[in-house]
Amino acid sequence: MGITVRRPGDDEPGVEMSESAATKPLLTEIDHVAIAVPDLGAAIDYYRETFGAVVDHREVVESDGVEEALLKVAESYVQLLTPTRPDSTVAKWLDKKGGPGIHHVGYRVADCAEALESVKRQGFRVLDDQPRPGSRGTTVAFIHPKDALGTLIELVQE
Ligand code: V0V
Ligand code: CO
Repeated sequence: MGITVRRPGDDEPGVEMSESAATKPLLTEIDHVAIAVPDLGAAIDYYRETFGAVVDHREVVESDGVEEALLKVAESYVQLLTPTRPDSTVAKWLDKKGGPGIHHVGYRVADCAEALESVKRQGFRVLDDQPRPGSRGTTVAFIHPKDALGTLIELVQE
């Protein structure tokens, strides 16, 4: 028996549902787009002056060596990110790139452990073997950019 994939607009009920990611979307919303910057204050000023965006939350995440400012856009965030120490992966990224830019995309998932297991089961490299604390009380796990179309992906459970 093959797997039945329901397409948008299909009226017929899915005859067979599998547990694969193909029939059960794991990503529910975009949680944040992270932009790495060398100067957090200047980046906040830019978003405020240009778009009227205001800071919703600020936090230092010591484990990642970053300080963030979250700007709310509808139900998602822009995460302005700056390194707090020279050995931070974000400091290395900024050095290599030579300036600010999109560092990663955070996708909301209902269950981070389940989503992470699904990614691992499919053989893709992950950077967190287990879900761990993110900012603002979230639970997160990162997927390696080399196994994710060149984009560092963060799975975020609120
Ligand atoms: C590195 N590469 C990237 C990348 N960083 N590609 C796309 N997006 C990125 N952000 C590429 C890089 O160009 C190399 O490709 C290759 O991956 C290996 O990179 P590397 O320079 O040797 O750097 P690594 O391996 O030391 O570190 C890269 C990884 C690291 C992705 C492994 O950044 C990591 O573990 N990230 C997860 C944690 C994190 O990003 N924390 C900060 C945000 P070529 O040149 O070899 O082709 S914390 C956060 O967002 C929180 C807490 C939150 O939202 O709640
Ligand atoms: Co993030």
